[in-house]
Amino acid sequence: MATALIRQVPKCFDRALVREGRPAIDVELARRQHDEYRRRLEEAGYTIEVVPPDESHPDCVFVEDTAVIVGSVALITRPGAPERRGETEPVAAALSGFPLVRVNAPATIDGGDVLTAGDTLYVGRSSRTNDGGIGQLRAVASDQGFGVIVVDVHDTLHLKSAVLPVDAETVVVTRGAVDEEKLADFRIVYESDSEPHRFSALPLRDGTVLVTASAPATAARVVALGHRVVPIDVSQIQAADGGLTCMAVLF
Ligand code: CIR
Repeated sequence: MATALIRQVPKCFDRALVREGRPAIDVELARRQHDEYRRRLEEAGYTIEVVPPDESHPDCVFVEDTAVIVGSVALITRPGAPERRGETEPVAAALSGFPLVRVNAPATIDGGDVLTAGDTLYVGRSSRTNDGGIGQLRAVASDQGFGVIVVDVHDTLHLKSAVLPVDAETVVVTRGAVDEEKLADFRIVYESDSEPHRFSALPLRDGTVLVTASAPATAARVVALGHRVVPIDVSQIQAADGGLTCMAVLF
């Protein structure tokens, strides 16, 4: 059985963190888009577990950043943005079926910086994830039989803002955003230059790949690989620097 842990969009979502300026967000539309995302996950066969929203944490819908499943263990992160650190405990409670390992200060790590591919964890060293966080992830990974490859993230929020797996071998990459040399084991497909930073993807267990509707030219490159893509409009999630991976923890 596969589960998707999600968290609803809070009313204060228009105060979400963004890298530049302040987001102009229609919270009601964000909620409808999130409902559609949930529906797609259900359709693909996931059992949905919902953590209620937290009105003191505008970014709480981005549940991926708070927990990483590594083998049989759930690593509860210490998010890089201090404003987000209070998001973790309700997620930890929802994951209490797993042995939990908590990241300790001063280490920081966001789940958006961790990409799992087979028995390798690619971890972004970013403005949110520091060497301490990478070290604590490495300890859990090594216990669980995973290798770790560190990828420097230069020009985007998280590793998975710019490196999106679409199947076990292939990632869609935003040119110039990360240290691509570390991705040598993947087949790389580049995001279309006409729509930079508007592509996100989430491969689902039924074999479809959920893709952002805002990047049709990049999505066409994924179709050309032979994948069945399902576009979804998440404009209001993107307005808060989010994508498709960040709204769920899948296990
Ligand atoms: C933040 O800045 O933390 C949120 N506004 C966006 C987080 C997106 N998370 C992700 O891509 N994993």
